[in-house]
Order: sequence, then structure tokens, then C-alpha cells
Amino acid sequence: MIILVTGFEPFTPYKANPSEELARGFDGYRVGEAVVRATVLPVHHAEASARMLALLDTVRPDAVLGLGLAGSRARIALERVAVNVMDYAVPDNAGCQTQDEPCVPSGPAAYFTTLPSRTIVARLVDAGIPAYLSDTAGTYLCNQTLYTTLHAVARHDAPPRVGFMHVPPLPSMVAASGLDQPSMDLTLMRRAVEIALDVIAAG
Ligand code: PCA
Repeated sequence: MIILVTGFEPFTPYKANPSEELARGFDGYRVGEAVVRATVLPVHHAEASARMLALLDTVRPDAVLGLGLAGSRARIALERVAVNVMDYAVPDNAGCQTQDEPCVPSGPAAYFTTLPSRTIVARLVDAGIPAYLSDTAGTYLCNQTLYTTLHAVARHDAPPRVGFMHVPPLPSMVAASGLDQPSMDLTLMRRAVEIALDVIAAG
């Protein structure tokens, strides 16, 4: 079993992205019968999805766990849904800012994610890690990549299960910003990803 884990590079206004470090740290990780292949995606309106679609072809994963930063969230968020809209609050790393555009013209309004997100949330909460099931992945690159992935695998005979975990900012990011915002330590986030992978590998 192959689990593809993706993170994202930093984007405006952040200088770091914990999902990048998380993904890198899990490349080659083994859990049960599963092995993780991990990569970091660009925050780019065209290249993020293109990279993901290429990975689906080359890696042929049985499951995909996307990771991304949600700058104002206080808990780990397991995303339930991806919607067919790009409405960027800030430009991507190529300076592109789009509004009210579909991720896939003529695609359905939304796709549900297919990983056992509720079970993952329950396991995280049991382990004392703040987590919840989220009904919006936003309208930026994380939602877009999740949507295009779910759209692509919808045509597969045996589609990989696909889900997404948003993580809060790191304490160092909040300290540097001087803002009154939530944060989570990387060690706790790593534990959260381990638990999610354990649930995914168990089928
Ligand atoms: N978070 C952004 C894009 C990349 C990332 O890590 C988002 O939530 O869309």
C-alpha cells in the first residue's frame, strides 16, 4: 500500500509552512503494510494541480493525504468537502489572484473527501490533540488541489481514497507576527499525521 502525503511551500503572508516540513519528514515512513511517498507542492494556480495529477500517475497511491496551513485555525482540521471555486484572498506565489473561477469548468459543485476523516478526528481527540471535522477547505490552493484530485480520481476504476488535513501555524510564526493567534507545535502535528496514517493504513 502506498500513501501519498503532500505539503505546500510558504505563501503570502507567511515565511514558513509547517505542512512542508511535515511532508518532508514523512517520506519513506512505514506504518503497517503501507509506505509513505511525500512531496511538497508549489502554491501556484496551475502547477499545484498539475504536479498532483502527475503524481497520481507515477506513484499510483492507494490513498492521498494532503497537508496544508490554515493560518487562523486553532485545531487540526480534517476536511470533509472540496468546492469547485477559486476565490483567492491573496495572490499565489506567481502573483495570480483569481475570483469566482471554477477549479474545473463544468465540474460538479463539490466532492466529498473519501478518507475516514471522522475516525481520524476521533483518534486525534482521544490522543489529546485538538481536532475537528471541517466543512470548508477554503477557496485557495488547498481546496483547489483537493478538488482537482478528487475530480481526477472520480474516473478511476479503483480510485485512491483522498483527504486533507489543515494545520494551525507554528508557535514561532505567531511569535514573529506579534498577533493574538492560535498555534500548534510541530511535534504535536507530527503525532497527528502519524495517527492519521495509522487509521489510513488500517483500511
Ligand atoms: N495553505 C493554503 C494553500 C497552501 C497552504 O498550505 C490553503 O489553505 O489553501
